[in-house]
Amino acid sequence: MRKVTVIGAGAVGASCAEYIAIKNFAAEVVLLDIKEGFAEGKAMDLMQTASLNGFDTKVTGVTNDYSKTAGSDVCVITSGIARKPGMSRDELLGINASIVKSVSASLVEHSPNTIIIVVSNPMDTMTYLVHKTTGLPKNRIIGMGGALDSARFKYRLAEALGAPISDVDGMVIGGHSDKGMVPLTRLATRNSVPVSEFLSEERLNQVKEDTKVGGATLTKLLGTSAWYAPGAAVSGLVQAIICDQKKIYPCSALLEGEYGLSDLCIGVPVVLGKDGIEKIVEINLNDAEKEHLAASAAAVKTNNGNLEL
Ligand code: 2OP
Repeated sequence: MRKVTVIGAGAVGASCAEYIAIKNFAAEVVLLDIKEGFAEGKAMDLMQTASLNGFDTKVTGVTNDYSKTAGSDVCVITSGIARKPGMSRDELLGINASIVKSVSASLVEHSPNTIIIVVSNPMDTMTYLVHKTTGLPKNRIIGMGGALDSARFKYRLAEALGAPISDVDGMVIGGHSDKGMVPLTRLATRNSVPVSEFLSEERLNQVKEDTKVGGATLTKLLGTSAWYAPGAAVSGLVQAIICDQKKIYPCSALLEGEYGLSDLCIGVPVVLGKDGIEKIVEINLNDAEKEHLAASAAAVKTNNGNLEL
């Protein structure tokens, strides 16, 4: 369980490869892009940090040659266009669906036993598309959104608390969209103490809203989508699988009745290990949380309806 492929050598894919390399848990990372020489250059530049960052991971870049991805234990799909300021992730569906469809088919052709992690947006719908086009077992298709949104949630909570992020825990479930995220403030803690002991409902609502537009806030500042936190978030999921960590992450998973939802992929807590999604964890939600999750699911299903399957 040591080979990882990252499709897309853009900012997110390259960041993901960099974090995987530095964490040193995989023997080999293959970075693939369609742009001639681009992945090769990124991989070479990254390998020239090996002595500086102290890792032995072997990162190689390839231009559109899927044979070099053969036998990958985990494949990360970051390819597609990123949103520009003012755009929603949903607006990327048309272009990114055809890219993700073709990429996932090529990956499975060379790595039939792989676990796929989808990052491309609109991520929940792209994850559903990979289910529909590859037919891989549902435990082997994972969407990365909640891990990123939860990291932004913890950032905002720590800011509001004036606490170190290492003291803060929290989870975001629901769709990976500006309106669909469900930050679980009720369950968030500062060193095991509920954050409601420290922050007013009004301040917690502001934390929720800031979390939900975390991506859009950065896109406005950067002129394109973020990459450090997305790359770091997906590298954590890869590590949980490769190292069989049995960690719980909020991931976009195909639901078949869990949370009263079916036939869609949306962010819920799952146990990640060597078999990918090893368990979907059904936590008790209060009525308001259930309502937000149901509304989020309805929006994801509307997006799914725009797919040409
Ligand atoms: C984000 O929220 C790219 O969707 C990703 O930054």
